[in-house]
Amino acid sequence: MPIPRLTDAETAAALASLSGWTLRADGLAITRRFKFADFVAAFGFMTRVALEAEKADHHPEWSNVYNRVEITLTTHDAGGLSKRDVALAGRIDGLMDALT
Ligand code: H2B
Repeated sequence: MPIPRLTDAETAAALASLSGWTLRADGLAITRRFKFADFVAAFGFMTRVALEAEKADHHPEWSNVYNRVEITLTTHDAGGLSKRDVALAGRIDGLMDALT
């Protein structure tokens, strides 16, 4: 079943409800950068995010360099942003809040 893409208004509301996420230049994804004390902390966070992503059956595009993690969320089945990205971003924010 196709997943609807967010409207511009829904995207703006979603960004306002999240912490630190920005819209990618093409408007089809949101990204957030995270910094940790060291690699173990960064990878521990990624492990938590991976478990959330698997539970939601919605998976991030991401990269890790030592203590930094950059996460991009987009919905492949929608060809852009959907409520699934907003939901996962919110859970990632919650994980980050719990660690700080
Ligand atoms: N993750 C993301 N980011 N977008 C998707 O469209 C997507 C996904 N689809 N994870 C899911 C898996 C789909 O391929 C499976 C079959 O449910």
